[in-house]
Amino acid sequence: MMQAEFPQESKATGEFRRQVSAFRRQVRADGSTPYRADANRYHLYVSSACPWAHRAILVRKLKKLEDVIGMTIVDPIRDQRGWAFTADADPVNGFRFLQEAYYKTDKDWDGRVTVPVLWDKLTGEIVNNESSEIMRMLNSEFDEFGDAQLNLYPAAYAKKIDGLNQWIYETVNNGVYRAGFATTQSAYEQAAIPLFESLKKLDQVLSQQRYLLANRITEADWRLFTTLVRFDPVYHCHFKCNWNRLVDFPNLWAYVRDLYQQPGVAETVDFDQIKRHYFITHRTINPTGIVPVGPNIDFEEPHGRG
Ligand SMILES: N[C@@H](CCC(=O)N[C@@H](CS)C(=O)NCC(=O)O)C(=O)O
Repeated sequence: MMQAEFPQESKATGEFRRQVSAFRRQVRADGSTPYRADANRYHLYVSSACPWAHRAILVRKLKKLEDVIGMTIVDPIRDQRGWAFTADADPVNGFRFLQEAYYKTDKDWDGRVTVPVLWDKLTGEIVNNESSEIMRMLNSEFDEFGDAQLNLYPAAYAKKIDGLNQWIYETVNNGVYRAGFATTQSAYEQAAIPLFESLKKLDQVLSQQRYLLANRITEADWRLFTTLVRFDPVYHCHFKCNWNRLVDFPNLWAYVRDLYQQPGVAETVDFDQIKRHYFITHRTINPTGIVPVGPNIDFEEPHGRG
């Protein structure tokens, strides 16, 4: 069988099985955990290329926490040593590789070093490396310091959002990776087919309403956005998600442009880093490291929704 991009996360059947995030400590505004929310106590290590890290970048921006939680962006291209800091030096710890943060937190760490990471400057360790939880903490625990008016996960909609997140995560957010990192035909098809079934369903839902929860943008939209914005530039070609392009779904394509054009969002999307990361880093999938020139599409085109 072909060598997998991440062998530790590849099953004998050729399926990609994503590792579970290890650090799950919680920041709380009320000090009910050892990690009390505070200005300048926490720092984010992210990649602009990564859809999971993009969730944290977005919520930090939308909640106006840029002066409250620092952020360092790792180099888009990594080798076998993992994420590194060269273009953007690490101002907090002077790390040269993100793996240093993991070893400082757990000296026996032997999993994959992933972004995003929420770092605690006070205790000198990783608080959390699970993007879905980092999103929630930034949304609700830092209201004393950021925009308390914006709530991306209102209690009244929590069940609905959780329900959407579950199937969208499995078939879309993680579905593109399960297709792209599959090393057998059947593992690939088991991911690619449900992915396009979900996109078709989402296109249908979004023909009736502007956002996933009618008229209000929530966490569920931003989680979907970070995958969809990468779809035609990367997943369609690199991960072989090519039954359709995103632009072939009229509602989904306009929906992504609508989200992209929300204030502050475009500046969180770095297509150059996104493309260079995937096409140059994953050499088992793209051995030449050539970065395609396309696609020639315009996220600034008027979306005509709402
Ligand atoms: N469950 C994690 C997944 C994060 C993840 O897998 N990030 C990828 C980047 S897209 C990563 O850091 N991969 C390590 C690598 O490419 O070396 C989360 O959602 O926070």
